Amino acid sequence: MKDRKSCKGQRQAHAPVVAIALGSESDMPIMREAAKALEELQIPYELHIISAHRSPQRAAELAEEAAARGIKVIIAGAGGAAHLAGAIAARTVLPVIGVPIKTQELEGLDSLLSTLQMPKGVPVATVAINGARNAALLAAQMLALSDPGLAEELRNMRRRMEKEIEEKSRQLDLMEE
Ligand code: RP5
Repeated sequence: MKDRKSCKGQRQAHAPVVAIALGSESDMPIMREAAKALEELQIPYELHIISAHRSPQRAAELAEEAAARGIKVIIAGAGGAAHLAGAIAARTVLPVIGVPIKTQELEGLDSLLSTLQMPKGVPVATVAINGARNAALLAAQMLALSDPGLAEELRNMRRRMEKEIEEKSRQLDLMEE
């Protein structure tokens, strides 16, 4: 694969372990959230604009070459007849996480169903419409199975979320007093 963009995070010296594919540049505002989450966790990633129907050969190459390059998880975001994640999953046994991108025409229900409803035999783990951050966190949880440090970072992230909720609830209590 050429023209891929790599993580600018602190573990840049390490080879990417997550590949993010987006069906179009127009998916970037959503898929950027996946990249941001990986950067927060210092997980090296690579980013590709690849369309299952406009550039099918590149999609096939990404899927077939990813494992040999050290990629462990692929995240694919696409909208409309969103077959990118499924087309990639068909060509690799790496876990593939699909992000259905919201569309103007059908509010993303088209993307959701075409990413989610894979016939049996070739799974795509599908997150919510525009759920790019969760896709990255799920990828991180997969990687954390063999990386105790990353597992601890994920637990810390959950603790911070819990504290934020508690703090917001406290502020609400103060306003009501
Ligand atoms: C899909 O078509 C892309 O994933 C994008 O969500 C949608 C629209 O693409 P553009 O027409 O904006 O390039 O392939």
